[in-house]
Amino acid sequence: MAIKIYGDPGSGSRRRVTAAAAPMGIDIEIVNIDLFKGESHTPEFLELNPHGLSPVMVDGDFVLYESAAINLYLAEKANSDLAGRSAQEKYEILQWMFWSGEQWRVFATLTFDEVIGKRFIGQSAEDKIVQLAADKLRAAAAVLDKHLATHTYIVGDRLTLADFDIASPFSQNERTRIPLNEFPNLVAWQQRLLQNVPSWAATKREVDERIDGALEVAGITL
Ligand SMILES: N[C@@H](CCC(=O)N[C@@H](CS)C(=O)NCC(=O)O)C(=O)O
Repeated sequence: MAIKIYGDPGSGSRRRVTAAAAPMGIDIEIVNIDLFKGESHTPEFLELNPHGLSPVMVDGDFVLYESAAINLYLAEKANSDLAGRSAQEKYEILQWMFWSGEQWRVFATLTFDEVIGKRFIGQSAEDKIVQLAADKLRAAAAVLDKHLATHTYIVGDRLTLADFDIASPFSQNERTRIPLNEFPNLVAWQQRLLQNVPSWAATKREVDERIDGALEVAGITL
């Protein structure tokens, strides 16, 4: 039975899983849910993830949410080196994944919710929140940019799960305009991922089409 991934094609978190599954060589079946219709808050979906968030993975009777955890599970299942070739490398990848969740993506998500999410419910962004998130992202990006001046990828100079986690904010960056383009090594690394990882390029097109389409239908100009 195929491993199912529930999520919306416009979601940067689903993108992290679907883009990583391809180079891991693991078969997944994508089950589309429409976040704009609140489909992650139906009683059936809340059985899978009571937080009402996607993606969710279902492998037989095993249910898992949080995309970083899903990616680690898939990597172990596929025996993929995207989660590390040695114990040391594995912990370095985990260091960046934990950092990404707590110091990086959270502020990108906050920006998305303020700048885009609120527009769908007829509200406008709180400037103070957008500014706080931008300051946090800029401080983190300065460190990342320095790291990427001497590294081709985040860990070990080859693609790992850390790259998918940390590249995630670029999914919405053209729309949220978070200040990542100020950092040349960060931009060059993102371009490298788009050029070298076909699934990262394909899922960018998928996210762009979905979100730009939803904005157009709702008559929202950013
Ligand atoms: N940390 C979570 C984030 C999940 C998340 O924020 N998912 C968003 C889409 S990117 C969602 O499902 N939002 C639906 C909602 O807020 O109603 C993960 O990595 O899976």
